[in-house]
Amino acid sequence: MPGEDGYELWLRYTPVSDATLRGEYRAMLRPANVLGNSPTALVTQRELNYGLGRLLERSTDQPNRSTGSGLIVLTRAQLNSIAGNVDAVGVGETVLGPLRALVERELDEAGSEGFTIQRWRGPSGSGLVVAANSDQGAMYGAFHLLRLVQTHTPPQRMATTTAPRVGLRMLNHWDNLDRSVERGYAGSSLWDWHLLPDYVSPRYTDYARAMASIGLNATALNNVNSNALVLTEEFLTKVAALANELRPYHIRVFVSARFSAPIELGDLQTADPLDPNVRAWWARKADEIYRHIPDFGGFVVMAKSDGQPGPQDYGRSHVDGANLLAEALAPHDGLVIWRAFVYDHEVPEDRAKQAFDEFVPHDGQFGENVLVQVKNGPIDFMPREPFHPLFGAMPKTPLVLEFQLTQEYLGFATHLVYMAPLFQEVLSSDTQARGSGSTVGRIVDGSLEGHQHSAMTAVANIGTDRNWCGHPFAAANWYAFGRLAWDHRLDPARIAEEWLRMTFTNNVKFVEPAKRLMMESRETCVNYMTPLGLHHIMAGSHHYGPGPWLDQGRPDWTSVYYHRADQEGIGFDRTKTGSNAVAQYSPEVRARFENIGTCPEELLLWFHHVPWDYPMRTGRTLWDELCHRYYAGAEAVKAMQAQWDLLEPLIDRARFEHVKALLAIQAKEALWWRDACVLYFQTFSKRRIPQVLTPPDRPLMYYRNVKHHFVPGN
Ligand code: GCV
Repeated sequence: MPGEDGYELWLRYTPVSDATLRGEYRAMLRPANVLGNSPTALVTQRELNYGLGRLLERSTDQPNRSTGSGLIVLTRAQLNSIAGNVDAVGVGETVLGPLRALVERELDEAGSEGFTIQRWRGPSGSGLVVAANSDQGAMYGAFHLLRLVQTHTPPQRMATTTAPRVGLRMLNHWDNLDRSVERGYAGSSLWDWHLLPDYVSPRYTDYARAMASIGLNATALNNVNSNALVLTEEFLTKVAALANELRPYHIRVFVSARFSAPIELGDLQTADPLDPNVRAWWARKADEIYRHIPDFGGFVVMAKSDGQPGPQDYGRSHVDGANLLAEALAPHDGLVIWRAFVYDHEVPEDRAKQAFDEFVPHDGQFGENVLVQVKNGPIDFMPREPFHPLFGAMPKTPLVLEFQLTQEYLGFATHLVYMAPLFQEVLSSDTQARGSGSTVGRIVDGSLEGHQHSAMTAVANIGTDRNWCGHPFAAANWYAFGRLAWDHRLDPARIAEEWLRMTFTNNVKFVEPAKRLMMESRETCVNYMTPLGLHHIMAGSHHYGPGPWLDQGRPDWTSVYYHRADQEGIGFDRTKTGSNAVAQYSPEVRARFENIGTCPEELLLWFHHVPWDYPMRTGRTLWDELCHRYYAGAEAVKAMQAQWDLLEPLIDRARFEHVKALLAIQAKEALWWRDACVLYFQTFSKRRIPQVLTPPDRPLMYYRNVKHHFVPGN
């Protein structure tokens, strides 16, 4: 197997070194017997053989003397049909009877994709059973069991029953057909379109293993800024080859469809959704796709944004557009995921209000197989945003929550930023749509309104880099997203701990400090980039580094549009006296945001234009507080560096050095952000940088003149 280059992600299966614990695991888990021979059962058996083999076998270990079988992985149907068939599972009816009763009870909770892990004991041995209502659930159970062993969970704490809260747990790749990746910072696209379908890289299987191990069950392969070619016969055979690889792992494939494809592929003169020829075209296209990929998931569509064509080009609505595609896919059980990230050709008075204004009037009009995909906040994956006001405002429409794993606005794959606290902040936000407890999580999982479909998605941060995500810690965001899509109530710190133990080591001397470092990293990044609710002040186009002075081009793509700094103060007034975007939230939430005294300070400048001398909770003026936050952010990165250095003896050299070098870049860039922003805002505040802080040693002009060439992902 390869060395510590990050390729194996959290599936390293490092041998359990404690001989007692290893012995206990061996007695319970060896041999591992996965019943059935479906493709999923076979990959589950293979993973268990590989994983447990590496975790539990040492050349000095004695063969397992227990006569009964150790681990049994099966479905409810298999459990009911084996009826004491000792050869099938190695246990007799004395064990099977009680086991069946226990498992039956638990499986009522597990749904179609969940599982239960339970202990069994019999006269001739004892072990664990992983049971589920489907082979898919059994596979997730096996991966979970491997996680429990990898994190050295005591045997008596292994019993569990769990089911995913969200139906579709998905990644969106912004991968282009030429293998460039929009906003990708980890190499080229994984999908080698040129060689597909003839060469199917083994890496696709490892991708599928990683996805399934965290419960992800869908992937959209290509960029939402899509190319119609993906719908041609040539590319459908390539998509089908990928779907074949992912199928045993129950990962459904979606593609991003271009609305104007009927024209661009040369078949029609129009893409008008109400034109009968257009309807017939999409119906034929859907039939063709399903001939290639019988379990095709459906289309992700971005219409009317970033120059993409949409139904509005024909005077039609989002509903007309989405329902056109939904009608074509419905006979095949396909879904349309229609993005609410839209731009108007007119520059709006407040970009934050646009999606709400365009979509809320259509609530209840979308077809049954349409979901509307909404970014976590109303602007664009900023380091911090309030939750998107569409959550809670479209009760009749299933809403997909979209996060961005690729760190477009969080320092690319150069900065260590663990995003689970951001995800959790959004998921636990209370929209108050149906009284308190109406969290974004409950809207997205469908439980608040009883929707049949539910989905959570994230823009992938994966590329051809050997370690998949560029920064050795960036894979933690992929991992955490999967875990929270499975259960949005999981604790980000616990997820970080799992990931660290599996990715690096179980040594608590490493795990505890590294976990603290991860948990603080997002707030640190907010502080050195966009403290107190500032947003969208990055450089233009490539979005690398600070650019608060940006004032040219389409106004809602500039920075000055958002920070609104002037002689009096700074911040976007979104109350009644300004754009009144607060009115898009429910009355309780609106009241809290609208009142400067109750608005969380983290979001102050998002909702208010605040005088420079406004007294903050710390007792400082706003200007002083802003400076302190920027300085605290940059200082915190230095503290991360010092902390990381102390961990050197505890992990492998290659990854230690890689992270160390990236932290040095992060420290440099945090200073860059700090100094550029403080100096720029000082031109408005006309106040001194507080004396306790060392002033920047370069002038503002230096930062304004920084130019970058060939920035990735642009
Ligand atoms: C795929 C941001 C990014 C764009 C991206 C867009 C979107 O604006 O900068 O690159 O386009 O979001 O989510 O559609």
